[in-house]
Parts: sequence; structure tokens; C-alpha cells
Amino acid sequence: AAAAAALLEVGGVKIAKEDVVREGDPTNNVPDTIFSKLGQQLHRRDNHPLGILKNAIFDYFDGNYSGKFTKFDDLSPIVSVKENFDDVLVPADHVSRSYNDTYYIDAHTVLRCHTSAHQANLLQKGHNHFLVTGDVYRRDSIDSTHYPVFHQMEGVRVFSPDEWLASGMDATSYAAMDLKKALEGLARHLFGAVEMRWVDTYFPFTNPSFELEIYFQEKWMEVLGCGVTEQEILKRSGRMDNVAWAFGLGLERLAMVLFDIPDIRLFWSTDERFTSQFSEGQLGVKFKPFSKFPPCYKDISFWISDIFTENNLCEVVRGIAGDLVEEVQLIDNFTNKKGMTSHCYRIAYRSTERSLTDEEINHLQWSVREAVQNKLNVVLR
Ligand code: FA5
Ligand code: MG
Repeated sequence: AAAAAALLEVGGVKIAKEDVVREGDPTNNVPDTIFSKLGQQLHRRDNHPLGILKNAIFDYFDGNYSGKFTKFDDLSPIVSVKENFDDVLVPADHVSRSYNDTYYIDAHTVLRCHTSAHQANLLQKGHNHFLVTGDVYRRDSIDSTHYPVFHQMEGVRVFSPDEWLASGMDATSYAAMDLKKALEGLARHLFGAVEMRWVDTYFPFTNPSFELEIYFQEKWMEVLGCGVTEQEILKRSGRMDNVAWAFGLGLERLAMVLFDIPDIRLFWSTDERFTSQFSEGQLGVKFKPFSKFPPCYKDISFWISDIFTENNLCEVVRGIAGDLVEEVQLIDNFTNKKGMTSHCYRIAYRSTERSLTDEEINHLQWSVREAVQNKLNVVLR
């Protein structure tokens, strides 16, 4: 019975914890805290802000493309390095492939870091219009808009020659125009009248590539990346004569704006004061914060070594404090005459649900210090 309970089902695949988390195996860097997020599928809960948003985006595509887009929201987040990187032309030396940025299950298997990991397979299966929604995983820093698990929706549309030939435009311009029109329409569907702008950018899998920014609370916020699919990707799926567009949008970013959700950790909250505020089909109901509990700041200083990275520190802190850590911020950085470099980080502890006691925080900080010393090859000061 114990063994059965340890089996988790993701995307129709049964997995055991020891298939994903193996401490001491240098080809594996998935901690318990990340394993606990697998299979939760917040985007498939109709009463959760991410599910409500997903459904609203589906409504837009159903309404404008008469159901032509096939939807996938239960594909396993465990994918091969080939699917996550090679198939979308990510160069062999790209930083996103490093153990510092990506969760590896073994040398050939990762937790997908974007929903683009499914593009090539679905194209190969013959799909020409599809939306893929899912949880994605990235080793990253800690603050109110970054969490090591978040959700993306990928969209792909393939055109056949008759579609652009009739327009008199070249294939790439036609696809880029259609892409921008589709996404501007989506932004208006979700936000009503909003100020938005296109910014040129780079992705290995699209050319040209763009980001859409939305003006929100007096700032431009990046909500998605997109572009015209590289011909090489289409060619490999047997489509020599087609063009396509693709986009990948961040559901949390959009949901934080639509629902006024101030902290990305709240998406994972099971506190009824959070969950009860959202219901199916209710897009953009503003979240009323239950009183904000006081933060407590603790500093930690140490001499770093060559292999120190901030992502590794954040993982150690999350491993101890979980969602009680709100932010980890570098506040001091200097190198002494002997060439030793010291970092001081300020850790903000704050629960989204209750006040933390001094005793609890002191205990957390003590455990963090111990873990930092033992796991990060640094010397505490
Ligand atoms: C990508 O992941 C590309 N795969 C998107 C894409 C797909 C481009 C298809 C072209 C064609 P990027 O890393 O910028 O790109 O992430 C896309 C979106 O995810 C961002 O615009 C943002 O909205 C969201 N996002 C990225 N990182 C985070 C994070 N740490 N926390 C929350 N949302 C994030
Ligand atoms: Mg980006």
C-alpha cells in the first residue's frame, strides 16, 4: 500500500518518487519541494485562477477559429533533453541547458522548462493548430514574481501556401502579421482596452521573434514570447512548403494582472481565504488580500567559491523554508585584498497565511545556515 501511495500519475504516466528524486546522483538535481508540485496541475482546476484564465483563452480561440485548435493540457512534464532543447534548435552551449537553470532527472531527461518541448512531436503527429498548457520548471531566483514552477500555454498555427499566396505577401510577413493580429485580439479579449507594444527579441526556434508587453500599473510587463517558426522545425516534420507561427505565454503573469494577485506563491495556496475567492468562468474578479502578515528579514554572509551560484542558494533556502520564504536578495558583495569574495543575502520570511513566530523564524534561519554551509561549499562569516 505504501508503494502504491508513492506512485503519482502525470499525463497518464505512473511515476514513483525515486524515478524523479535521487539525492547523491550527480545527474539528478530535482529536490523534494519540486517533486511535490508534480501532478498538481493547477491549470486543470476550473475554480483556480490559472484554470479560469486557461478556459478564457480557450474561449477566444474557439470563438475565432471555430474549434480548429486542438487542446492539450495533460502532457507529462517529464520530457527528454531532445524534446526540450534539440528539437527546438536550442544550441548545444546555451545556458538554459545547464544544471544551474534546468531540473534534470538524469542526463537525458528533464522537467520541461517550457511548453515548446511539445512542438516538434505534435507537428510530427500531423497537428496544424494546437494549444499546449502545462506546468514548467526552472531553477531561478526568489521574489514575488518568480517561482520554480509556473505555467505556460503554447500555441502553434501552420499555414498552407494558398493562405499567403492570396494575400500577395511573402510567407514570413503573412505569418508574422497573422500572429500579431491573433495575440492582440487575445489581449483585448482578456483585458479589454489595454496599451500594448511589440518588442523584437531572439528565440532559437522562431525568426523573426517578438515579445508582447502590456502596460500595467505604470510599467511595461512582458507577457509572452512568439514568432515565425524556424523552417528547419517544419522541415523536420515533413512540411517543406508551409509556414507557421508559435507563441508561449506565462499564465501566472497574466493572472496576477487580471485578478490582482500580488504574490506568485499564492497560486499554490490551499487557504480557503484564497481559494474561495475564485470561481469557474469568473475572469478578472479582483482578489481581496487577507491582511498582509509582517515580513521578517534575516541576513546571511559567506565567502563564496568559484562554483557558487545564486540559483543553488535559492534552492537550499526553499528546501528548508518552502513557501515561507518570500525573497532572497543580494545586499552586499565585495572582494578583499586576498581575492576572496563575500556575499551577503537578505532573506525575507513571510507567510501568505499567518504570522510567523520569532522562534519559528530563528529555527528556519539556523537550519538555512547549516544547510548553506554543508551544501554550497561556502564559508559562513
Ligand atoms: C519561452 O519560454 C519560449 N518557449 C516562448 C516561445 C514559444 C517563444 C513559442 C516563441 C515561440 P520565455 O522564457 O520568455 O520564453 O517565457 C515565456 C513567458 O513565460 C514569459 O513571457 C513570461 O510571461 C513567462 N515566464 C518566464 N519566466 C517566468 C517566471 N520565472 N515566472 C513566471 N512567468 C515566467
Ligand atoms: Mg522572455
